[in-house]
Amino acid sequence: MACSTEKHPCYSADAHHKFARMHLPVAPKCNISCNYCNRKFDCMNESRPGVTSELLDPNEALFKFQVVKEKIPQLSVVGIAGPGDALANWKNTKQTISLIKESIEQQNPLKSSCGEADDDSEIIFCLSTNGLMLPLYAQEIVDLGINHVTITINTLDAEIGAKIYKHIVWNGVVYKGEEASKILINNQLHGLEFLAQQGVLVKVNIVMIKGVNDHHIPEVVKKVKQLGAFMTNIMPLIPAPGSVFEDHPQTSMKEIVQMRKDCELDLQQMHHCKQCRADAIGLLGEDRSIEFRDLCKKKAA
Ligand code: CLF
Ligand code: SF4
Repeated sequence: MACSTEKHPCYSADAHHKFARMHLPVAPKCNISCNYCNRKFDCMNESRPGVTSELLDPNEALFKFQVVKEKIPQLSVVGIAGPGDALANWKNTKQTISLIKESIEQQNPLKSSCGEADDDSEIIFCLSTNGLMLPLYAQEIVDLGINHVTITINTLDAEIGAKIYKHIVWNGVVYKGEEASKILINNQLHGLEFLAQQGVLVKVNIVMIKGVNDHHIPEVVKKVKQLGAFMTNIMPLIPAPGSVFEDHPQTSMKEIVQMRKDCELDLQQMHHCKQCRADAIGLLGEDRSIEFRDLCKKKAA
């Protein structure tokens, strides 16, 4: 089924002033270790991926969705973006989306909830992943009607990957160095191709790390385009305190803008990413997550 991105604030520059997204932090675990990540660090004022101030189970997530949908009528997207990896917590991710779809269908029995937002009451489902588990779950993603998926693909080269990823856990085994990167890259690229062939709109996020993968990004963009990516989102490294890249020089916005311009000749670029928290709520430019924090605790009290 065709799917419109007109109401998705990340996929459409026009939509980002009008439509809101909410992230439901139901995915605490991760199955890889990126050298720029430290999910232990949580600062209320901080806005970057991997950060959340609460974790929810699927029932709590459903409750939060219902409250937010009531208060923010322009909510068009429900996304699972951590604070770990959506697919490393697939049971939670799947159950959360299924519960929300059921609740929408109960309220609007005549409307489908295929993941499209073709009127005000419908919701687009979106998830963000490192891509390691795509060979296992890509078909289920399609079957569940999730038609917007973001995969973070920082490199095609295992040697570069060994500088970005400390380890991965694949089929219960820990892999390190180039061996780990080879598996990760292979799963990302095959997963991307499969999803795109099934009509899923795949956005590829690329973290631009000075002196590590910056020279290689145009090659990544060309490859993901060839495999069917809808757009790429080249983002600056935000070195998390306590991470391996803590003291690594931050990529400037000037460098990011130039790289996006260069890559735009090959593939559509996202220019308005806010590098959201895993519990972000609202329009991309005005995070309202504090307003809706601890709703479930307040309900139980
Ligand atoms: Fe969330 Fe990501 Fe979906 Fe958007 S965010 S899962 S695609 S609904 Fe958007 Fe936030 Fe940038 Fe992500 S501004 S970090 S690109
Ligand atoms: Fe952190 Fe995301 Fe990397 Fe996992 S995939 S280590 S949560 S940045």
